[in-house]
Amino acid sequence: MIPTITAFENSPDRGKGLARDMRVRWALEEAGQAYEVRLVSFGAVKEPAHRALHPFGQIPTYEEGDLALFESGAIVLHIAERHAGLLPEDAHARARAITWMFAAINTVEPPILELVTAKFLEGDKPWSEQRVPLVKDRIRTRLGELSDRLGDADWLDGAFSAGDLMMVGVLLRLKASGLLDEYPNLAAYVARGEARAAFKRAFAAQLLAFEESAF
Ligand code: GTB
Repeated sequence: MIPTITAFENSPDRGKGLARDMRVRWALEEAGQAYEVRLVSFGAVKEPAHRALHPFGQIPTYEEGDLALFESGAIVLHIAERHAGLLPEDAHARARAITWMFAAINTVEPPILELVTAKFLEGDKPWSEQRVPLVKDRIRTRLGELSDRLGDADWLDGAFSAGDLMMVGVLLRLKASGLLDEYPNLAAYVARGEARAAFKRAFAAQLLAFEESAF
C-alpha cells in the first residue's frame, strides 16, 4: 500500500528541506518506499479534517490504509521498523539506533527550536538581544557533547541508521546560523547525510513541491 504524507504548500522555508516532512520523505526514500504527498495550507491544518489526523494541527502526517500517524519521529520509526536498511538487525544495536532517534528530537532539537523562537517569533521583544546568546550557548553545549561522541566516525553507532537520519534532520536547521561550522566533525556529518542519494531525492521532491505550489 502506498502511504500518503502531508507537507505544507508554499512552505515557509521555500523548499530548503527544513520543514519536518523532509525527515519522513528521506526515510521513505532510504526505504525505497513510494509515497504520495498531500500539500496542505497553514489554515487547513487547523480544520477538523486535518485535526482528525493530527491533534495539534501540524504536518507531517502519515496515512497507510487505516493507519494514521503524526509526529515525525514516530513516523520515521514506523518506516524504519517495516523496511530493511534503517535499523540494524542486532537487537542491542537496534535499541541504540532508536535511542539516537530520541536523543535527536528530545535532547538536541529543543534548544535549536528555542533559537528559532527567540530569533524569529520573539525577535522584536526587548529581551531578545540578551536571550539569543544564552540560547546559542545552550546549543553549543549539546553540539560539543555530540561532537565528542561522534569523534572521527562517519555515523553515530556503526552503519547509517534512522538515528543518524533524525540527528542530521535536526542539525540541518542550524546550517544558516553558522553554529554547526564551529564543530567541523558535525558539519562533515551533516554533509555526509546530505550527500546520500535518498536525501537528495527527498530534497529535490520537496523543493519541486514548493516551486509548484509557490505563488
Ligand atoms: N513534533 C512534531 C513533529 O516532529 O512532527 C512537530 C511538527 C511541527 O512543528 N510541524 C510544523 C507545523 O506544522 C511544520 S515543520 N507548524 C504549524 C503549526 O504548528 O501551526 C516546522 C517548520 C516550519 C517551517 C520551517 N521553515 O520555514 O524553515 C521549518 C520548520
